[in-house]
Amino acid sequence: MTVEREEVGQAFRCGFVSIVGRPNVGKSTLLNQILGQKIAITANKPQTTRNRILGIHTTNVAQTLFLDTPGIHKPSGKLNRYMVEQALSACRGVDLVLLLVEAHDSLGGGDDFILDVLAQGSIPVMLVINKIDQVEKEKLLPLIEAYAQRFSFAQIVPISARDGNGVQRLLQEVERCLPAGQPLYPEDMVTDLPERFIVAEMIREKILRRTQQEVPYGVAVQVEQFEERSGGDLVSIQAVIYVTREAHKRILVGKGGSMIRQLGTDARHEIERLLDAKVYLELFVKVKKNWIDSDRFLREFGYE
Ligand SMILES: Nc1nc2c(ncn2[C@@H]2O[C@H](COP(=O)(O)OP(=O)(O)O)[C@@H](O)[C@H]2O)c(=O)[nH]1
Ligand SMILES: [Mg+2]
Repeated sequence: MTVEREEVGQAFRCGFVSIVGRPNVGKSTLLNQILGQKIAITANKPQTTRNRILGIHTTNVAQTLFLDTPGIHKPSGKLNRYMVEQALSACRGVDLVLLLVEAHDSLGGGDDFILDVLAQGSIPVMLVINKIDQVEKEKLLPLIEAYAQRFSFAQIVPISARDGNGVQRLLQEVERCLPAGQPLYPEDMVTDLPERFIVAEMIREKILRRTQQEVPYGVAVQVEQFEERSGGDLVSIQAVIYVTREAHKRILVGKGGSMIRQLGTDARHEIERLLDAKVYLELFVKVKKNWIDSDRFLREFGYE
């Protein structure tokens, strides 16, 4: 028996790990920090992450397939329902769930809802207490104890996703929970997302960061042209930003086109880093009144 255990201990591990939690707790920031590269957009706004995003992390002992998810909250409307369903379905059929919470929060209603869902299954749940850079050390221990009483977590790991504090330890704990198995993706692959998708997301992130109130909720971005030129040194991109109202279009275009120019510059810098090429970016703004509740447009924008 000892021999068998040793063999398992040495075998390469591979498995799926979902990152779930309320909006804005830092799920996408954690994924980017783990990958050392930005594939998931982040912003201090709800609805930043709308789809399930796969991040691949390979070391010499394991390949961990992380699923970043939209925040779990009470859904209203079709897009919202789609997002919550994405997040909840990510809690099924994986090897481990990472539940992210914020250090300066006590256990909230949103987390109770998730824990009740998770309690019905048999998948181990690791609690990750994020943003420890925002609280004093003494506050952490009582918080950990309170959470430990609420649910039987496989582990409780405090981190700062932004600073990277505790993330290495978290990764090791995660790898230890994975089943033996061969890698499913090449070791240098970071995500299965097409570049076009990440580009559209980066444009949406810049909009989220520069607009307020209801504008971000109604924004969808579609890359219509993506063309490599000069042997890949230059990429020419045309993208359409869809909004639900004429007033939002005016905001995004700005006085004399000032806002759209600023957004274009913001996005171009980030896309150039992603593609490692010079980028020529053209943005257009169009009004599409009810895309948020239209099955056809949700499908077209990839929210299905
Ligand atoms: N201070 C601090 N802020 C963080 C940390 N992690 C994420 N954030 C911020 O929290 C906000 C939401 O992050 P995001 O990753 O988009 O959250 P998500 O909705 O859970 O994916 C962003 O403004 C992040 O910069 C952290 O460890 N410390
Ligand atoms: Mg996110």
